[in-house]
Amino acid sequence: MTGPEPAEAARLLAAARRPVVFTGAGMSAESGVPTFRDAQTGLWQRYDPQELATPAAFRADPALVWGWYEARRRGVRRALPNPGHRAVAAIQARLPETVVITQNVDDLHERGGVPAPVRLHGSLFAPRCSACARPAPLPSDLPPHDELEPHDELEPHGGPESRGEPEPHDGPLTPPACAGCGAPVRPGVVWFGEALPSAALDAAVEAAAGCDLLLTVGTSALVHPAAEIPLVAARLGAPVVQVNPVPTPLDAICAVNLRGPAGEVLPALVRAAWPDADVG
Ligand code: BV8
Ligand code: ZN
Repeated sequence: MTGPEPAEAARLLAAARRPVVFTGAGMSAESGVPTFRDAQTGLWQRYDPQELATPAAFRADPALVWGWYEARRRGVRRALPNPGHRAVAAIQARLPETVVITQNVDDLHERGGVPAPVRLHGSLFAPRCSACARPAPLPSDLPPHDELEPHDELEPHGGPESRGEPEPHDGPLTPPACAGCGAPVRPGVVWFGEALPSAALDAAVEAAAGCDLLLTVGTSALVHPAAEIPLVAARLGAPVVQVNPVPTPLDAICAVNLRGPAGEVLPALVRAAWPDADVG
């Protein structure tokens, strides 16, 4: 990355004490996890994610929606954190007051070294009953992490399905029944039209309001109320630095726009801010 921007971003990071790192799907793109903007593959290309990710879609066809989330969960299980995830962990290791806020439902921040990100939109690994909300066990049809054929990190949208080969079970899947009340189990994510978990949203707004730098990484900032988090920080005078290969609605509020992939830009930023930092 050339120009004054990287140096200015590094200066802001080195001067920060309470940064917020706010991430979207672009954070996991280099790990082979498709973003929401990316075309769906296989059977799912017939569906608009924003339609599938709704209570109405689950009511209408629970097997279709559960099958979609299980396919995404399998994809994430084969994915590996990328250098961007590790750079975020390096920032938090250096500045313990760092708060990582994510819209992503994958577990790559945790596997990349950030133990407890603030999850605004839930997780693929926290199924619960759609009626009584009783937590449900994860289906055990997947071998443990280390037996899975890992995504090759550099093979975006990696894995067999990206080569168009249908996954062993890439289709509708009847959701398990709740052990308590027998109702269908649903994925532990926030669907469109559903409220965000209030504890997570409150923690995110509080962190953004109290931060001295907000790094927004790999988000198109189109989904609300998450997209308002960087605005809270800017409104209260904190500099905002954006990492995204393309412009977004956040450009105007950013002190620095770093146009590039998170897996390359973030490690370089951390090294520029702290030359002795171990970014893995
Ligand atoms: C609610 C979980 C009400 C599920 C998700 C105000 C204005 C307009 C609309 C609304 C509004 N308020 C509410 C709405 C409605 C709606 C909404 O925002 N609609 C949008 C689409 C217009 N919001 C809701 O429905 C929310 N709920 O409002 O409830 C309510 C309130 C009280 C009581 C009852 C009800 C709930 C929204 C949450 C939905 N769930 N996810 C699942 O994953 O299946 S949202 C989901 O989509 C993701 O979590 C994420 O938030 C969003 C996708 O956005 P991004 O992560 O930014 O990803 P995207 O693909 O768009 O972009 C990727 C970016 O990365 C791109 O810019 C690209 O250039 C960049 N990139 C690519 N590669 C890289 C990269 N960057 C860096 N490095 C790379 N290598
Ligand atoms: Zn139940």
